[in-house]
Amino acid sequence: MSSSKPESAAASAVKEYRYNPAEIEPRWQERWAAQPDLYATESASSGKPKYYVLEMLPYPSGQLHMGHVRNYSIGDALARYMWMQGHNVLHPMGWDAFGLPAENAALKNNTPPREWTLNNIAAMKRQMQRLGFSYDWRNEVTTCLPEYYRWNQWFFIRMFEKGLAYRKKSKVNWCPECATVLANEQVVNGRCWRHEETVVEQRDLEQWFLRITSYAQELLDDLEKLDGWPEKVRTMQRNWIGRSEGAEVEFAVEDAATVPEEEQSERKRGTAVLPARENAKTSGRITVFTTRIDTIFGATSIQLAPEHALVKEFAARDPKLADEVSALLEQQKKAREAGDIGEIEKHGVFTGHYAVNPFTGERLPIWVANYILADYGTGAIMSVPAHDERDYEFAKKYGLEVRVVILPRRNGEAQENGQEDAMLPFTSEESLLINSGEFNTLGCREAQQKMAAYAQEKGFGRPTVTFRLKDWGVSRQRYWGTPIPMLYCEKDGIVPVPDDQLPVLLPNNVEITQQGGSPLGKLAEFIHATCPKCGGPARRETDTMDTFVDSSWYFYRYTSAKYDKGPFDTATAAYWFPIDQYIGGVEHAILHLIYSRFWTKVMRDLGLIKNDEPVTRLFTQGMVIKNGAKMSKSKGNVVSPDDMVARYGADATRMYALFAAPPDRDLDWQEDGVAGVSRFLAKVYRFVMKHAETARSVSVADTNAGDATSQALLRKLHQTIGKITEDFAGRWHFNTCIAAIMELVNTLTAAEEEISTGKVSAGVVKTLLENLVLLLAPFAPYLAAELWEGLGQKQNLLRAPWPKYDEALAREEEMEIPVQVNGKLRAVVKIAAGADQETMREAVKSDTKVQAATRGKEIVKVIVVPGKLVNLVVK
Ligand code: ANZ
Ligand code: ZN
Repeated sequence: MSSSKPESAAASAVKEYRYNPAEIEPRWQERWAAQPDLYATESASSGKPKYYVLEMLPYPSGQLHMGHVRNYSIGDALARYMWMQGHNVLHPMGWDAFGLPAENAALKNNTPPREWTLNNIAAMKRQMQRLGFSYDWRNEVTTCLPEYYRWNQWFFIRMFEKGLAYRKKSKVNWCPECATVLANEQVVNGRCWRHEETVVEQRDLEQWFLRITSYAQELLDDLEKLDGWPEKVRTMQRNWIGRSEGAEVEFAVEDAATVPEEEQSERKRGTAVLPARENAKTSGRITVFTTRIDTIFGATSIQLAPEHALVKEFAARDPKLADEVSALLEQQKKAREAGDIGEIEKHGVFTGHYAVNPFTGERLPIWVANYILADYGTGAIMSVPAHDERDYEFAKKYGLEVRVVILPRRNGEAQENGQEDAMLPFTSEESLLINSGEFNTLGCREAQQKMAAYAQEKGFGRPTVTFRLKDWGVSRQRYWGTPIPMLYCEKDGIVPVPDDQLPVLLPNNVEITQQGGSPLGKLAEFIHATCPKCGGPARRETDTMDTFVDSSWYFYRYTSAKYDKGPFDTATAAYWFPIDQYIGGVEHAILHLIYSRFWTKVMRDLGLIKNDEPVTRLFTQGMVIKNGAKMSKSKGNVVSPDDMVARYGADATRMYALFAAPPDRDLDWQEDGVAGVSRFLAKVYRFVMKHAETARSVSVADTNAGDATSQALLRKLHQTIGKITEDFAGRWHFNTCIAAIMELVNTLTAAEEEISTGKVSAGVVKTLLENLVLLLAPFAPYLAAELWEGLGQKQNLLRAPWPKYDEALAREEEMEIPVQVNGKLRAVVKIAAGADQETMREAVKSDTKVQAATRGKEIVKVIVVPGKLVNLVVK
């Protein structure tokens, strides 16, 4: 894009049309602010199709960053487009306002979290308004206000009543920096999601959990329905939920006291499988979890997690074992903290005990190993070194037996591959069982089903489904969050706060401390309560809720943000839900987007809504980077939206955010690019304003102009309309949409002579200019509003109908091109006027007459005379 050309004779006239966003934008902002209904939704009875477009709500840190600007520019373009397409649009905004940074700020500069947060919200709201985003602020939702969080508490109690909220002592992730518990989802490679440097510790604490696992299967199944979601997000969720089918099998533990003399020496080493023994006395059992019950005849040991209950029992009687087990535990702890528990260097110790394989009666040595996790499956496995890599590694190290029980099937028969040590493929259907008694010759899949059923029939096992997904730990020992509405009574135990006493208000004057548990725990007047059941004294819960609770249902609240008889008005929510389009960062693919799907299902089961899923279409935008790195304070490469707006205007900043890259890709911020977009807008401004008088001089727009220039201009216009309309339908390549508008403007300015001299009729000029402005409206709303008015339009641009694409007008004129083969005329081919050489060549080669004339011959040369003739030289 070039800047203004050397000044011509018309210089003085051109000067009048200097684009000045610093003047235009605040003026329109003020006018818009004076119209509270501008972005209002209409009632369902409007008969218009509804469209709920939503961008993820920000955390009010105090400053918008470019990632926000990009996110909201995408959503805003879509909302404006949908309004112009005649939809009833809900386009709300709010604040994810609870969370730790407010407490940290309080510690640092002594501002109470509430004040800090509300000030930040005010500042960011100003920024959003300056950027011209089309939010209906009357639906604003601020999660740290009691009118919102009281419903978190209400939901919590409903879940408690249904057994979906419960308390248990468990190992939790503890971030020493946050001084609070983290959900599994908030631990990234063993570190805190907020503190890349901080190793997350494990602690035992009484915690509140939400039973998300009871929806695990549905959360998984319904991913199939979400075909409007990016496949990568669905895959991430699928993996996170991690369903695996398997079986539990019980191995009886042999009573060591009853073992015959002759076995004693063998037993010391614990490396061999001992044969079945009639009437072996057993006491207790070990339940193993396996996804490969088909390999059970190849099991050569049992491996227990160091924390397994039986290990504790064994160790209690065996101090040497106890020491060795603590060492294994220590190794696990280290590996977990280093974030690579999956890659732990394997160590183990034999317990001196044996367990009976229920399929064979053989006795397998029981070991304790550091690669077995206590909190997965049953914390106990059967080890099959021939078919499991980790077991293999362990067996080699300690000299345990390796037994092959599965072979690849070739020509329907087992093929010995000779190397009993080699790892064999076991997932393939092309496999069959050997050395497995009555199950020999079955394929793996079939054997898994039959053997699990057999175990169940015999009463020593069962098929199982396990999920990687764990219940959601929602307790936080922090101040700035929703108080968990529970009481502890000596007599009645855990008692929920009665509904009519909600909200449990978060006290204001609390001393924020980093250490020593929840700040609420130090407030006597908060803790002391009365038991609603017995009227006796009760202690109030001092934990607050994970802030992901807030964002799990906020978008329902937008549909009736002032409603006070429930979390939202169910009829209004039923009209708006599901969300038609949700837009946000892919970093929320798991946490927020699984929690909110769970919440929706719970609300459905509470009878509040009808939809099973909150979001029909999801779009995840790319990151904004600068000099190769994600924009962030720590990298010092942050570009401030305020600076950009001050220098180039909101329109240029927003339009650049859409123009510089396809929305799903990373965007490398280049200030030159913003300047370029700003120059383009200046060019549009000058052009439209200069010819506005002509457009205004006629009352009807004309699309039937006869002359070639008008036709060419209308064609370009409709090609642009066609492209942008199609893009809005799903592809969203706003970068190429904007490039198309730029091309259109180039075509228009190239014909300026014809337009100025009246060769192009005023009616056509009107059509061209009005449509150009309509096309710009979703991307540069301030300039579009200004030009719309400049064209004499009184109607609110947002409700002006989106241009209708006219295919006939868009169609390229065709020309007839004679095609010669070796100089002889063989065909006449129709080709779009203005086609380039490559297009002409392709069109000619695919013509059937030409193909007939060249069949069996080799085309050695294609001579193209653009717009005139094609000659093929053949041999
Ligand atoms: C025998 C076996 C044979 C196994 C074989 C695998 C292959 P997924 O698919 O991830 O669910 N396992 C079970 N509980 C474990 C624990 N607490 N710690 C470590 N490993 C554990 O993995 C299930 C498999 O992981 C189970 O199936 C078990 O090993 C192991 F050829 O049992 B398998
Ligand atoms: Zn009581």
